[in-house]
Amino acid sequence: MRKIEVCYTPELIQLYPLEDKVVVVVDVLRATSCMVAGLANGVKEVRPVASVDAAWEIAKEGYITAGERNGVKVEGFQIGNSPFEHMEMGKSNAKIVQTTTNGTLAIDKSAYAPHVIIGAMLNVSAVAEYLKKYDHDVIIHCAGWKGKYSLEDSLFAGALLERLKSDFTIGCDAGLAALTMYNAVKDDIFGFMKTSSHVQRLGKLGVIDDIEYCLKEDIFDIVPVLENTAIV
Ligand code: 3SL
Repeated sequence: MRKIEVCYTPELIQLYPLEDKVVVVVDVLRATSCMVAGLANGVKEVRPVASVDAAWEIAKEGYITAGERNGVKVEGFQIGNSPFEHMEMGKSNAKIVQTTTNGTLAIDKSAYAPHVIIGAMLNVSAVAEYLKKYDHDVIIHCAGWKGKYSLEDSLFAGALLERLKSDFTIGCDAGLAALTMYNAVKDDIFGFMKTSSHVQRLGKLGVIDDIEYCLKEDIFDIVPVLENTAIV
């Protein structure tokens, strides 16, 4: 049976050989949720970059600048890191260059895998169906927060494992822990998340609507894929 493992932070990704794997990158709050919501609503492509300087360079090619540092919109950028802003950009079929504290960094660190896809609670069942058809072992790469563990990305891992547990062997304790946690709290994910560090952090920035939205399961059925340097 194919194997699926969970890497809890980009700091740990070096421990997982990615050469022959499908990597699912997730940053529920909020980078990959923005990508899924934007692309599902008309955004043409997203160029994920790790640095603000790289984003400014790509912006010269007509891309909308998007992203944050420490949750706050980067000075001078057109939009920040709210899924609602990304959906709004879909109306004009914009091409977006996005840089965020953790999410785009996790994508950058996964980019040498042969196949990288983008997950969020918003598309978790679509990701599961996609992986069932794809004949490779899988790594779920959680973006975390500045190298540390985050609850929301582990919940996504658990939600995905719940949907895949008959098709894959869960190949690590990190996966078993994520699955157990998700099943324990799945009826009240928002309530469970209230005391988490990133919800507290974002709460101070007044973006509760973003948090509530990003924690919803299965709003979209798309699976964004990294093709060369763009997510489409
Ligand atoms: O770190 C990231 O990639 C962001 O998604 C963090 S925030 O939710 O915008 O603060």
